[in-house]
Amino acid sequence: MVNRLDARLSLYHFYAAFTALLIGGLLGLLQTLVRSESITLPFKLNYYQILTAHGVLLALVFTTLFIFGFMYAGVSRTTGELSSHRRKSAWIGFILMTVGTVLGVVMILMNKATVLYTFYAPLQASPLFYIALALLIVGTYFASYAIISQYNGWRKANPGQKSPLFAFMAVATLVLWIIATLGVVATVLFQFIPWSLGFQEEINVTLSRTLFWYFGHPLVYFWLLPAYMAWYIVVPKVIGGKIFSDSLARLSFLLFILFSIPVGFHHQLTEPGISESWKFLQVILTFAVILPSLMTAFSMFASFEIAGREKGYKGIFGWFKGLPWSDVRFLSAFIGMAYFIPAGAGGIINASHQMNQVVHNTIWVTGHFHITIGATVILTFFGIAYWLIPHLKGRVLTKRMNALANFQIILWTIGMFIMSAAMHFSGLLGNPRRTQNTDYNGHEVASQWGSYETAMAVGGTLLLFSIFMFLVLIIRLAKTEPIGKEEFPIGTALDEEEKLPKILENWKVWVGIAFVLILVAYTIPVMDIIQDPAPGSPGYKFW
Ligand code: HAS
Ligand code: CU
Repeated sequence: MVNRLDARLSLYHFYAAFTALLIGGLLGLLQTLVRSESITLPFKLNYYQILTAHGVLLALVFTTLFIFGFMYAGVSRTTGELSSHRRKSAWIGFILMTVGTVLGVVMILMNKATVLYTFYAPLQASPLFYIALALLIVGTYFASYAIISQYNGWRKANPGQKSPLFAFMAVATLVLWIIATLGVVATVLFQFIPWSLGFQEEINVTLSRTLFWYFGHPLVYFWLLPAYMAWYIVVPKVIGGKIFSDSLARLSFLLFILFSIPVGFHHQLTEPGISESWKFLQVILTFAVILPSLMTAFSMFASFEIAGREKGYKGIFGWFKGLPWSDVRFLSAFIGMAYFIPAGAGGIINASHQMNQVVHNTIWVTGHFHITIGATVILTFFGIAYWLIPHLKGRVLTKRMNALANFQIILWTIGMFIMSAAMHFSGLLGNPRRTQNTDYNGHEVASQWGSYETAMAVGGTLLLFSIFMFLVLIIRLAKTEPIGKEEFPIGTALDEEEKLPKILENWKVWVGIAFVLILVAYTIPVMDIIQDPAPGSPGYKFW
């Protein structure tokens, strides 16, 4: 069981996260309607303004709040209740994050921060927008402290024992997060805030983008790894199988710490001011970070097979029939995994230097991140919410609710398929991302995009319906479903009893290697950008 006070902490994070999901999702649909020329926006809102709010609310706010809500519950379940000073730190984190979010959204609504979620210079927002972002990040430090210190406390109290896999993975994710945020904190504090306040007239644009992507790429694994936590730990239990290997699971998380940071240049392959050889090195490292995902795919198949064989299914693929297809806790994660096969392949295309020239800045990239974060990750998160909310509220996920939840998941799957397929294909035809007007004043090349834009609006409509349905189901699960004890599934591993190789829990080694790789990949190009900068830029407000 999760302690009552920890449950409350976790639930508040979920409620705030789902509010962000509702508003962010609604704005997403409006974008597709504007691009397909179906509507014009009311209340003097402009396209780029709602695009900014959509990205900030979904990519930055929804994810972060949901992830911490999930981590608190799991850490409390596996290491015991949070001590009171850690819980206090967690609440301070929550308050800072929500205040940051509200301030940021208000600035966007006032049209003073229409800079999109990547806030690329030389677009310049109000200083309050950057301060809001800083609050959000400082909030995550308080939250991370609560979890990391809880894990350390557990290890002190249980010397020589293997830490619970959930807590280990939460800490690995947060270590990755903290190292990653150093880049965005540096650019926000030392570049954006002084520049937007007028203390500095010009900004080094290449430096700001480089520091942003130093953070921006590992950011995507901060979203992905909590989904992997559910795949590794929850799914094997739900399907009646075993975690294939505890050590392999830990190693894959550690490899993410090593390889996910020194790769930010794969977002800047078309940018001037960074030499090709450094881009080449970071592309190679990007291919290295694919490895832990392939390890994860392998482990998932192994867990599926173990479960099927236990139930007596034979033959090469016989075990496939033994999976609990109608159980939303499994189905949601499984569809997420299935989505990740084309999504990962798309990522490899993006990272391939030459092919990036074809897709960069087209809506293909938007398609890529809607099937990674918007399908793989969020489907897994939906699945988690369906058992975790009733668990935290002392209720049960009934058969009827399970069936409705499956319907919601399938609606999402279809909506996302229609929308993201249209994005990928029209991206290959040159359809640009981040652009309101897609008829290019009647230019011939744009004539091929129209039907795809309509498909995106159709997919977006299904997605918004799916969000409405999800929220209705969640409110019922929290308020009106029967009282009972919904399980918090935690799997056991085939090698559960075996000793863990000591090196796997020696954080100094892994963090040390991570920093070496970061220094190798970034020191010289960043020195070049600082010592021999392109002319600095004043701020622009085009909206
Ligand atoms: Fe990405 C752009 C490269 C993964 C998110 N990415 C983005 C952006 C976002 C994003 C938000 O190299 C846009 C940023 C912006 O606004 O400009 N991405 C990659 C690579 C990977 C990758 C190499 N991305 C993600 C994940 C994300 C995410 C995960 C969010 C959660 N991405 C790029 C590049 C760009 C980019 C370039 C810049 C493009 C540009 O030009 O701007 C890899 O991590 C992917 C590895 C994954 C795999 C798949 C493994 C499969 C598994 C499932 C197994 C299935 C099972 C089920 C077991 C190799 C684990 C069985 C099912 C059956 C049906 C049988
Ligand atoms: Cu990336």
